[in-house]
Amino acid sequence: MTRLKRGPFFAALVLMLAALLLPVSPAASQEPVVLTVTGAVETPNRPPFDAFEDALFGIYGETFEEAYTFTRTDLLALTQHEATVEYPEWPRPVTVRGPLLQDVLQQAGAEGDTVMVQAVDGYSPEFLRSDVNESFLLALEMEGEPLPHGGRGPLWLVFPPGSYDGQDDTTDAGLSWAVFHIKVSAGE
Ligand SMILES: Nc1nc2c(c(=O)[nH]1)N[C@H]1C(S)=C(S)[C@@H](COP(=O)(O)O)O[C@H]1N2
Ligand SMILES: [Mo]
Repeated sequence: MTRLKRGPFFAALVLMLAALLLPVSPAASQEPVVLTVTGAVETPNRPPFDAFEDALFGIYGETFEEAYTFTRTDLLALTQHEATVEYPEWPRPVTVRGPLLQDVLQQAGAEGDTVMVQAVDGYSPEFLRSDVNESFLLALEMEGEPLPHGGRGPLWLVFPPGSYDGQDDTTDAGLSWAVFHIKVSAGE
């Protein structure tokens, strides 16, 4: 039997290949949740409301049994869409990028007919699920920059004027910024 002699070069090569196979971001699972979909959620991926851990939900009286969470990476894994939107009171048109609200709802297994999009300051406009079309973006970026906390981040619900019947399209009312929570409910 001939025995293969493998020298230090081979060992170095094996190490380099192994390093390439390691995940780029070993702490991906350490990323914080940026969005939680609660309520009529078919495929929950976290336990029910906990009064201690879910402090901000508690402040708004938003308790839940079923919920599905997204990290930024989870949201970026959905198909990203871009739109340039302007409202009369804005200083300029803005180009935003992120997943569609309807794709986020689908990923969460959201079943309800109403969709409430709640921000950290408590602002919580409600939409009919049937009004949520492909012009509703859950923006992660504006002009190519991630939306910051303290600004309109981490998530900004953006849709252009005239997106659904009855929208008051003279203002950007309903374009919830600093979103952390989406609640889907059956019925009104
Ligand atoms: N988080 C959050 N988003 C919000 C609001 C708000 O108070 N909080 N106001 C809404 C309304 S009514 C309008 S007209 C626009 C612009 O309000 P702003 O000037 O307070 O941003 O943002 C919308 N999105
Ligand atoms: Mo407003």
